[in-house]
This record gives sequence, structure tokens and C-alpha cells, in this order.
Amino acid sequence: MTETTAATAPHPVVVPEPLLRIGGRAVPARSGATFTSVNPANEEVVAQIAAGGAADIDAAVDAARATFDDGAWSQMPGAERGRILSRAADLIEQHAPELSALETAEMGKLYADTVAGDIPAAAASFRHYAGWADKIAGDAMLLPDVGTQHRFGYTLRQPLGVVGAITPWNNPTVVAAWKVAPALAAGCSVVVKPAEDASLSTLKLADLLAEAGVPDGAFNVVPGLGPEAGAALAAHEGIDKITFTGSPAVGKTITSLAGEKFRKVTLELGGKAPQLIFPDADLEASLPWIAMGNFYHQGQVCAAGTRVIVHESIADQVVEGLVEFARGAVVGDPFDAATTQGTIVNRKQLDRILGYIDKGRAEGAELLTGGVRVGDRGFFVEPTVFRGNNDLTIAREEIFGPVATVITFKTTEEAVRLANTTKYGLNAFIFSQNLSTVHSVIPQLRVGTVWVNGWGVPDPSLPWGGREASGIGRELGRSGLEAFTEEKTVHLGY
Ligand code: TXE
Repeated sequence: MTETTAATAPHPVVVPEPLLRIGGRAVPARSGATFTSVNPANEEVVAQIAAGGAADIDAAVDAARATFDDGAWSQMPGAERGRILSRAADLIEQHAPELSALETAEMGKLYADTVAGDIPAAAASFRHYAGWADKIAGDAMLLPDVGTQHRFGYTLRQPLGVVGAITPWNNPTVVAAWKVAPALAAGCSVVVKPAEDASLSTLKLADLLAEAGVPDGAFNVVPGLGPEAGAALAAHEGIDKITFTGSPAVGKTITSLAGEKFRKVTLELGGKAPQLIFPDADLEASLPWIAMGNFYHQGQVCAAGTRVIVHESIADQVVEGLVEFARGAVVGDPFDAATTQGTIVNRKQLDRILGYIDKGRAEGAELLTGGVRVGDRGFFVEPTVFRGNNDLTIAREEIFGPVATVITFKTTEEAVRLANTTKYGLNAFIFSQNLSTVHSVIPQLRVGTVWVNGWGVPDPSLPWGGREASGIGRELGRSGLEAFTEEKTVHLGY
């Protein structure tokens, strides 16, 4: 493992006005409060950002409701909404370097991965839902006659209304896009509360959506602290739905706040994905995916595959390959093109990861490589590989750091049992060249998504979401659009 130190930003960090975006205007918080955004690579201040509170959430929800009710967006012809969302996709693509520089500066994901991966994925989400905006249709069917009366039935899908969205710091623009693009395509108005560690790209997104033609009030952003702005949004009388990506603990709070008002809820709460590696896997092709599933974005990914569950006959080869990847990592400045591992988002998460590593050691897992902080300025951790079992804390809890645990199995039944022995159920990976193994295992896995012989960013055309502690509902695809509509049934007699 080597370390880079160069500060060679491929794009300057251009901070958008660090204010709330409410009703088309950039405004300070009513309390005048701000919070500090820190660059996790050098611990320097990136920006002082307006910290919204309950009064600002009230104003943003009112603005969203007014725009929803006046129909400027909700009743605009779908094709016209689609044209605007398409324009938004183009603008996001054009501003990819600027958006990426903001994300890298605030939370330390590699600039190269953000500019080539996240921001294009966000644009793809807007483009996908632009195409849906004029195709939101219900069902129609002839019903049995009632006496002499003929019956015909149909369903309408109408926009839900005002949507609250609370987003995480790990992939701010793309996760916002997964919520905002389908909500806007459906005709809803949206209020986003971005994560305090990475708000700036969402403020920039608001400016780009306004430029694309989204009317004032249809898209609002209120940065601020979770327990203040976030909780006020989740509990608000004026929203029809809350959509959240973050931790299970906060997911529970949000569900109870929104449940009090019988509001709809979608939750994406992370995971502890198993990577099942069968003896017939093509290891040469699979190892880069297996390693990426653990170390991409320093493991700060809800879909990370941090339980490497491998057949005992090939375990040594997989361990060797993973360790080689970990030791070959270049840890350092996330703006530097030579770096392969950027930073952990903040000191709290760094300490949490190091705490899990200590726990892994204390519980008897074998530490094969990594396990320590890199340097004393910025929040860097060495990619870490343990060999252990599925009962260890490091194999049960989401670490959200570059920490892999290799676990072995003897039979396919055991592999499936281990995969399902978790409170999470977001996604799983299968590596095998055997169609029978692949297709017999897929239905047995209690997860929302299965990746076979690879991994990646969810595609906007297919649903994404989990079970149990990984959340409720689906984002993306047709399901992700319908989640922002209310279905109305009509029985028509004639
Ligand atoms: O999450 P939080 P944190 C997991 C991951 C990580 C852990 C903690 O395991 O280690 O969560 O990360 C807002 N009412 N994931 O602390 O606190 C907060 O401001 C309303 C998985 O960053 O859940 C932010 O906008 N909102 C994950 C958002 O919730 C509140 C992505 C997420 O922050 C709130 C991120 C409250 N009381 C973390 N408290 C994934 N699924 O990808 C906080 N928030």
C-alpha cells in the first residue's frame, strides 16, 4: 500500500451559495444558524452552510404545497415535464466536474469515480424518468354486470403531493436523483434535507433544476442537522410521503414520526451483503469485483459485499487475491488520479470503523492485512481483510468502511443459510459459471437485488431496495415511479 499526498484538483471547488433553496430563492436560515462542512482529506473548512430548522422546513413545505396546488408543475402536460427533466439530465452531465469536485471536497470519494460514475448515474436517473412523465397510466377493465347495469372499471395514478426526502452523504447527487427524478416526473413537489456532511452538490442540483425550467417551489432544499431539519421534515403535517436513505436507527425514528400522521414511507437503510463464491467461479474475472465490493468508496456503500462467503476449496485463492488488492491500494488525496482509496467521511465514522476493527481482533478474527489509520491528518484507513465467521460483530453489523470478512462454506445449503443469517436484506452477489447453481440460489436469497458475476451502480430502469433492516419499498424502475403516485379506483356503471 502506498500513500499519495499531492493536492491536484482536476476541477476547482466552486461553492454554490451556501443557503437554503425555498420557493426558487436562496435564503439564510430563519435563525441565522450555520454549520461547518469539513474536507475529510485535510480537515480544512469547505464552507459555512445555512442550517435550516423547523421554521425553514415549514416555509419549504408551504412553498412546495403552493406550487403543487397551483398546478404549475403537477398539472403541466407530462411531455413538457419530461422535456424539463431531460434538460436537467443534460445540465447535470455538463456540470459533472463541478458537482464531483463538491462531493470529493466534502466527503472524500475519489473524484475520478464521482465524475465517471455517480454524476452520470444521477443524470441517467433524470433521463429515465423524463421518459416516464407522459406515460403514467392506470389499468382499465370490463367488470361483471350488476343486474341490468353494465360496469367498467379503471384506475388513475395521480401525483402524491408534497414529498420530503432525507438523503445521505455517501452518494449525495445520485441518491437525491433516485428520489427527486421520479417524484418530479409524477408531478409531485419535493423538499430535500441533504446530509450535513455533503450538502453542497444538492444545492447546486437545485440551481440546475431551476435553470432547466422546474418552477419555483417544486424543488426545495433545506440543509441542516438531522435531528432538527430532518426530524421536522419527517414529522411535518404538510407532507404526503417521506423517502429516506440512511441508517436503520434514523429510519426507525422517521417511520414513527411519519407514521403518527399516516404518511407514506420509503426507506433504504444499507446492508451487509454476502458475496457467494462457488468452486466453479471464474476467479480471475471475479476477484476485481469481489475486491471492489469491499473497497470501492472505502466501503461506504449500502450495497457493499463485506461478507465474502467462499467455498473452502478456493478460499485460499480468494484470500490471497483480496489481500493483494488491499495491499496494492493507493490511499490518499481523493482528487489525485493515482489514488485508489480516498477518505472516510468524518472523524466519527473513522473512529467507528477502527472500533469495529478492534472488535474483530478481540473476538478472534484473523487480521490478514490493514487494520490501521493512515497518517494523522485527514481520515484515512488501510483496506482491511479479516478471516473469520458469520457470528462475529464485524460480519453482522454494517461497518461502512473498507473492512472485508472472509467466511468459508462446504455446501450450497450452508452458503445460502450463511447468506440469509443477517438482519439485512438489500443485495447479494453470486460468483459461479454454473447456471443451475445460480438459478437455484437466487430465489432462496432474502434480498431485494442479486448481482451475478459482477456488481455496480443500480440501473434506473430496475427497482432497488431491501428487506428487513435494509428498508421498506423500492426506488428506481417503474416501482420507484409508482411510489410517488396515489392509485385511485373508479367503478363506472352505465
Ligand atoms: O447516518 P444517518 P450517518 C449507515 C452506515 C453508517 C451509519 C451512520 O452504516 O455507518 O448509517 O451514518 C439525517 N431525523 N448509512 O450517521 O444519521 C441526516 O442528517 C431525521 C447507510 O451519516 O442515518 C442525514 O441526512 N433525519 C446509508 C441522513 O439522516 C435525521 C447511507 C442520514 O444520516 C435524523 C448513510 C433524525 N433524527 C449511512 N438524524 C445507506 N443506506 O446507503 C439524522 N438524520
